Amino acid sequence: MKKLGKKLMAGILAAAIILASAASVPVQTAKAYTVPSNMKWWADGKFGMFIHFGAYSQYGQGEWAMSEQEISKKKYQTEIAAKFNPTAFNAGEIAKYAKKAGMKYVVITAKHHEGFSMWDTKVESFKDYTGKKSFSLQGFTPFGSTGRDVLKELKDACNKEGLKFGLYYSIVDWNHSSQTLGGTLSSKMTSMDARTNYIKDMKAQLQELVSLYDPAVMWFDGDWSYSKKKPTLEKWWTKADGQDLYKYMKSISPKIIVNERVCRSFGLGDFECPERSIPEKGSVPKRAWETCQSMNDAWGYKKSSEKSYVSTGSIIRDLALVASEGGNYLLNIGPKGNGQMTAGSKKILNGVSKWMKKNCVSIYGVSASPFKKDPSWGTYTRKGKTLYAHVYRWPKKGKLVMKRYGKKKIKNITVMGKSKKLKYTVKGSKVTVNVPKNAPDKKDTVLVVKYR
Ligand code: H79
Repeated sequence: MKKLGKKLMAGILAAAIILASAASVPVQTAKAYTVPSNMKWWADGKFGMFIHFGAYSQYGQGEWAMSEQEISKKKYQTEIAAKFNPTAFNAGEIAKYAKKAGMKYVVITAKHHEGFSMWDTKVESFKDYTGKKSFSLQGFTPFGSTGRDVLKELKDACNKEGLKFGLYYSIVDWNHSSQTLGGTLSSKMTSMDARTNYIKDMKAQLQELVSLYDPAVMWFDGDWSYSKKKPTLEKWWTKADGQDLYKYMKSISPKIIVNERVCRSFGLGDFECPERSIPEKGSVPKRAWETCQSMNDAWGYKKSSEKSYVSTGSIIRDLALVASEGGNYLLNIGPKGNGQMTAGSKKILNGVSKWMKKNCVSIYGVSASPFKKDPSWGTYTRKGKTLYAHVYRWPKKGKLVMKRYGKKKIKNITVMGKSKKLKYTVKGSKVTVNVPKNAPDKKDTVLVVKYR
């Protein structure tokens, strides 16, 4: 009895120490999680292109305009969607930009919240407000007469460049007759029967998309009006619907990768998707995840934001940071209504290309940083016994201090792409590297630290 008591005390003490240290020190970042074999290309690839393209691109006020500006269905359809005519859409150019930037996959909006189908859907109920025309790129716009299929064009261009192809699909649908656009970004079902029929038709559309384009990723969104158990007209989506949708996708396409937004926050789907945010080291999801990010304050083309893109450097550093935490990065472009890529997005992609050309080995197939905390100057990624030190803030005095990787011995340290071996000293767990006076790459210089 006494012995047991002692053990128990020791256990409690140990637990208390662990708890106390957990409170003060960030916990180990992204433990290596394993992914199923169908996700390996995705997890290793790390970097993809998101494309927001739809009738909203024509309006040029972001993809939420219909909800934000309370535009009626009729007005949205006749004054915006009916003018959408993306004759300058150039899938080959987009795929080339993605490939050059080092991206491994592309995810384009097949249907966003506005309910406009970017393909020639045959599912009856996705009609315009008169109930006569299909509310789709082919059925509703002047572009229809070209006989073109932009999703197919992009899929083919991706195949040509060796990129995987994925589709985005919004569960909420502001134009479908089953729903009325209620509060901000959310819709209300007109009846429970309408709900049942809409879900049936949504599945029919997804079947169409799988048959036509065989997407490698299905990226759901617009799932936020959910109730945990019984659906209501306002909260008409449920966790059970999300589980069912996930199962359905796998049944029609066994290898497909599906995000958590079949119904978010229940741990469903194959990966989590922090939107516009990168988890803090220490609170990284314990499973596959992908941060999606846009280059300005909108996803769909927004004229007024064309002059306020973030910097190329911040995109590169975010990509490295995400990789250092074991995540993926999905970077968005929002082409104009005529289909052209914006100058701002091209500029950033060109900058990323330049950096990736030299540094991509520090991104592809890497594991998370072995350290619990990031150094003041940047972050690390790791491949086997090689650490890649991503230095964002270059030291002023030509000396960079880094942490030793366990008790391992260093083989050599170089600047990525250079053969010159840098001098360094090791003292305990501290490695001091003599680095060039000026940063070789102001955006993110990668030092390759090889351990034995
Ligand atoms: O497609 C892009 C955006 O249009 C879409 N996701 C990216 C990838 C997106 N739509 N809405 N949002 C992102 C913001 C969501 C805001 C929310 Fe809410 C806050 C959802 C739940 C809380 C307010 C209340 C809006 C809906 C309910």
